[in-house]
Amino acid sequence: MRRLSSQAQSHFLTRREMLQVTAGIGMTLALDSSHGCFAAEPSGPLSLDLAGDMWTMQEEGQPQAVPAVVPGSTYTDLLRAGKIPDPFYGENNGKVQWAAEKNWVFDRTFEATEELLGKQHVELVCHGLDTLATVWLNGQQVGRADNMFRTWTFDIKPHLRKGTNQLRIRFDTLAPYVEEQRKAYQQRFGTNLENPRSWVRKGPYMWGWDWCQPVLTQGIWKKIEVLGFGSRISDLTVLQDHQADGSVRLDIHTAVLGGSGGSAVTAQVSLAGAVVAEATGPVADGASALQVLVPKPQLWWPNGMGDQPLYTVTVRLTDANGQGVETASRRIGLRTVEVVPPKEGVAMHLRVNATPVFAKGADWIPADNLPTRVTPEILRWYMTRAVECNFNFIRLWGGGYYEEDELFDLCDELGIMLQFEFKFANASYPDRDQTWMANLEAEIEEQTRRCLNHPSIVIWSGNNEIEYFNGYNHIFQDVIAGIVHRLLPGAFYEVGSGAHGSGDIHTWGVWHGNQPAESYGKIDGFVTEFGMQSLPVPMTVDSYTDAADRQSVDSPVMRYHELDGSGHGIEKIMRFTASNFGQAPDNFDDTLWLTQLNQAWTMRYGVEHWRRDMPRSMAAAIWQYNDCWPGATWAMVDYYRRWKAVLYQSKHFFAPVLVSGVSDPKTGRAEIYVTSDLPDDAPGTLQWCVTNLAGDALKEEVKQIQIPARTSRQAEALDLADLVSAHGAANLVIWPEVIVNGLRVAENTLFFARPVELKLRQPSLKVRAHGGERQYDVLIDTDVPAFWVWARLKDTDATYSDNFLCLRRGRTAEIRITLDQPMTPFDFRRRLEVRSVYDIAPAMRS
Ligand code: BMA
Repeated sequence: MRRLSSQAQSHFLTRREMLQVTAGIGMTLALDSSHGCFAAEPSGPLSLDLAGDMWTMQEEGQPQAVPAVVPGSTYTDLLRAGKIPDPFYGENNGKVQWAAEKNWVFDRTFEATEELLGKQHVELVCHGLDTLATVWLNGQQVGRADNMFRTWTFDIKPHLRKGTNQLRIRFDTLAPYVEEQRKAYQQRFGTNLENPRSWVRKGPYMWGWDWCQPVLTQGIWKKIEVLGFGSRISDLTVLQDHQADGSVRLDIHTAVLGGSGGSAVTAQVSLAGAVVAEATGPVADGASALQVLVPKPQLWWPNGMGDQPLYTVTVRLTDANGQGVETASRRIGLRTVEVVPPKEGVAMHLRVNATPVFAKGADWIPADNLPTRVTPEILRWYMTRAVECNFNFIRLWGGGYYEEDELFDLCDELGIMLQFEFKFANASYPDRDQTWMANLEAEIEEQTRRCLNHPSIVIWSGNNEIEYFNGYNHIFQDVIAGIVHRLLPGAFYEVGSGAHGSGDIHTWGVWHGNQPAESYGKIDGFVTEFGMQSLPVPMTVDSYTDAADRQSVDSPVMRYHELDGSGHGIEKIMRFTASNFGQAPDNFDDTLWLTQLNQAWTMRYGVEHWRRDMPRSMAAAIWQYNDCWPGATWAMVDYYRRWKAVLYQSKHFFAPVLVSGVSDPKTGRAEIYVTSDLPDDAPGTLQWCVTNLAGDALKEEVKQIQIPARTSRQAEALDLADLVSAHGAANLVIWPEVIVNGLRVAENTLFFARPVELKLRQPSLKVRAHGGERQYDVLIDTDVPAFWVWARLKDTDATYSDNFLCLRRGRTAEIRITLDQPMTPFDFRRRLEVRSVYDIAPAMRS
């Protein structure tokens, strides 16, 4: 396919430029991946990319237009034009809702060359129209769209003319359409579906959720191009079948659009550039089906279990004269995945390459209320940090939008297993409306075809938390399941997540049920949702508040950025924080930090329980990983990608080896468990020390242990009744650690009490800093036990290798701080602050 950038019509691209730009062009269906590349073939398809800033946008019927950038949306263009305030600041969101109540028109022109007009087929391919759109070319209506999640292809050849062409796309406000649909359905079937999300195929969270305000975007939110071709590749899927002898058979299906008499396809499978298999065959009835065998496959493994070798399957379409028309490619990972249903004593669990794996990670929501602002770099940041924090699993929650190919590619590369959830959440749907159902089927078909080659996708899930309604089974058990099983035989599909009859568990007894963290101890299974809210870091709160709003965490603006369904989420955060860490300090910023310690404590309690509980529990995914705007939510990292305490702690509670325990202050008994997700058995040393809060070592032991692979074992049972009666349960700390091959692979703290009951001594933290420019190493020592010690640079964004550490005398904590901009050692010391829970939790001071 050759591509013409509409930005610079007159400038014909050099071959190198063309290859660069072709890397990303879309086919109408599946092949739209940064790794789905197309090589230029002289007689191949011609693409004219219409993205960029050649567009204008105006409210329908209003004279004034503003510049528009595609991909984008009404809100991104109005913001750029200064027509609306930042919806993320203060209570501005309420001031921008008017935009969603209007119809908006996007216009631009483009030049059509003789060559384009000479093509047998000329289509306008819109990879993402949000949502209710009507399209005109040169004043002629060429089509309509009503699903944000589908690619819309319109035949424009009849209306195309040489030279300048006028393209117009109008996006309608949703409410009239929703009302019309709702009424018609009620009249026909007597069922009244009032929820607008039931009617419009658009990201459910855009109507607002219990962690964000509504932002109902409209616009061209994905690439848009004019495609001229005689024939072209419209789809490429590769199914793998693992043979008993270890080889893997690949079934390579290529779909071809347009005239293909005498055409053929050659498929090549390569790894790191080396071809491992090849086949050629004819195209018949618009398709080619080839089979190849990979004799010695290199298997794809989740993070922590092995590598992620990715093979490239490249197909080349040639015409009857053997001339190359187009080349397309996909990256695949060779692996088997099985989801084993729960049975006595063993939870539902994943088996990758026949090896059980404990799924650890979090739930992903859209990374912005304005999706087109989420760049591949931002996705790479999140997924790379996830691996850094020992995640091997992320659930793509059903209330967002289908993520970009880049996210799936990243998870393939990084070994992050994905639960792919179709975009239905907490609503009922009009299954008896045939038009609506046909729209749904096309969406599911397209999204499944687009994503089915990604080795990272291990679970397909129909929806999020939808309770039973008439039509539920039809939609989620019949239609969606049917499409997934037809396109990907053998894949694991569950009807829904966390509700009606699904395998995975959402446990909300703590936050929504006001139970203490300890109640997680009574739950086991494949847990894909549990959470605790906290407030963001001070710099983030500063970004959406005035000083007056920061007099109290309960100020109207602070409340506006907290949306728990209870309507009093801030009180709830403070009540939970008080129950574990005592009354919050008067200082605003310190209160923010204390709520984060509470979130970290609560999440750690749950994760450690479920990991110790393996195999009765085989997953712990925290609600939620990220935020789509700045506010008080369950997120582990905030909208500006500033880490909260829980994300630092996840590095440790998700580490391949975990040492943790349970304790009973009444009996003085403490059990220490070693949990390993390591692929192999390992000999190690368990050493523990019991100190009081003055740091005096009261008892300690070192013992050799065996650490079986992928197992959780009680490694030690301590009877500390004597120390408890001598020193008091709340005055004791157990410091267990595990050494493997001379390396400390795990360490932890275990108390006989909640943090609030600890009566801490004031630690005198000795801080040394080495380094310069953009990197400093901070070494921290203490004289008495210091808990949840963290370093930060005031009013400066930086990356911290770790934070919120528990420290005891004789052990030095080391935190590497990497800066975005160089800083002098003087400035570094001036901005550096190292504190512990003692500084922010007055109730914990002795
Ligand atoms: C579950 C999730 C989300 C919600 C979260 C917190 O329901 O599926 O819908 O944000 O709980 O309430």
